[in-house]
Amino acid sequence: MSFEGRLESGAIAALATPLGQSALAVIRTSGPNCIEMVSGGLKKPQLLRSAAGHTVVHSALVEANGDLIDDVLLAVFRAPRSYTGEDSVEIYAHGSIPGIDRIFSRLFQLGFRQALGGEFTMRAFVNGKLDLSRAEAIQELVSAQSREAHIHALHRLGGAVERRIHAIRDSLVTFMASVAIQLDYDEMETGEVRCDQGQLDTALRDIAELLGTYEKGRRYQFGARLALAGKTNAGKSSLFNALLKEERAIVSDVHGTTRDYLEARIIVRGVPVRLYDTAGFRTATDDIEREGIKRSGNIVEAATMVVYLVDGGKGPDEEDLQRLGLLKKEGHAVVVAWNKTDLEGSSQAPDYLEGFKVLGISALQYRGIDRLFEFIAEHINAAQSAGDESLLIDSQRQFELLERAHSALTEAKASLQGNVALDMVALDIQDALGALGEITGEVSSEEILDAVFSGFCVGK
Ligand SMILES: Nc1nc2c(ncn2[C@@H]2O[C@H](COP(=O)(O)OP(=O)(O)OP(=O)(O)O)[C@@H](O)[C@H]2O)c(=O)[nH]1
Ligand SMILES: [Mg+2]
Repeated sequence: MSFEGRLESGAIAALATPLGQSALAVIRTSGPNCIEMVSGGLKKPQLLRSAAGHTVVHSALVEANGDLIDDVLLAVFRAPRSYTGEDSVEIYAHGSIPGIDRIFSRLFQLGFRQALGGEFTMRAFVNGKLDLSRAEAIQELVSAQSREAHIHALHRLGGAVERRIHAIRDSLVTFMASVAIQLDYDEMETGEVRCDQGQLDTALRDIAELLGTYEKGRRYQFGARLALAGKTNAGKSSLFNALLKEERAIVSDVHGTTRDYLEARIIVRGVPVRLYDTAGFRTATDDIEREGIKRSGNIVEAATMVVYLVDGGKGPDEEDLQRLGLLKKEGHAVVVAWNKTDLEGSSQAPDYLEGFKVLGISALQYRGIDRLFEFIAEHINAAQSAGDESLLIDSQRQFELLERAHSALTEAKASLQGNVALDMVALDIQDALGALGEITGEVSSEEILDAVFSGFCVGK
């Protein structure tokens, strides 16, 4: 849905809770005339009309002919003290699907229209209740997949990104002022450029620091991908089951048991992880297996980390070493699991293989699994303590804007050192300031807002 609809005024309504059978359903309404409009559907309209903001009213919601629709509670918010900054009423109804249907029909009769995705938050932004980074944090908060993602999103919702961006912008504005003075000065007499670069360096460092948090932020939000790889019969499916503590994958001594990859979700120290069991590497015997091996290759390719299983009873062969060498060359994070250490003839696991750490395990007897798990946890960067309130960004939009600001400032710095005309430096700084302004929404266009709010679901 495009931005245009979202910018229309008028009274809007949307279900804020999931549609389904539940104890309560919350319907959010907002608009300049919203309180009067909802009152029109109540048995005792005067109650709502005269209610003060931040109070709750109890009434029957009725059809135009007086028939009862539901017995509801109504929370009243008067402008500007509401989420959207407009008059707003939240209706707490019984969570019945036909009941919710009837309430919406009635609200539409009363002049409301269905809100578009993100429309409430969009109005909050337009009315100055929150900046764009906080608006994004709302979406990040409700879609958080782990405790850490939730904590970090809350931190951003509290304005952490906004404050950091403002601090960077302040350094730049100070620097810009010194450039402007120098520009005036240069008109009178030419000479060497003299601007204090300290502020510029601080801004560059702070932006680089924020950029560096993106990958971690993303990982907390969307999770890491952990792929189990190795030759057929190495014990991938057995390890998959051991990590899940459940007999999910079929295990057998037939080579090529797993023909397609399997996926499951686990949480590793607060980070949601998608765990993949893959089809073992070997020369495929038919088209289906060939396709399975190909898909598994793609999974390994995209993984945050690979656990490469070696059958410790046999030790690694030439093919294993080749595959590990390739993973190394491509820069993958890999840990080698030397499996089947319970077997009598199992050879001793070396410390390293092709430069990768080797850990001895027995998937069958659940030995060494906890140590492997710890190793994985450290590597997918989950070592961070749960209560850490440091700022992480996880919006791609913010990341790209920070990159733009960083490269503009890098240009500016190079120009300063190369004694390029100061007005070029000023242009680069303006560009960086523009990018930073887009993060908070101080500089915005319909296109920007559309990109931010189109990702929201209805009711937010
Ligand atoms: N002794 C012993 N046997 C194991 C261990 N792990 C797996 N196995 C056995 O090795 C055989 C192959 O195990 P799977 O887990 O199916 O191996 P896979 O790597 O998934 O094999 P494919 O799906 O064919 O690629 C089975 O008979 C398992 O019981 C282990 O730690 N010790
Ligand atoms: Mg298998």
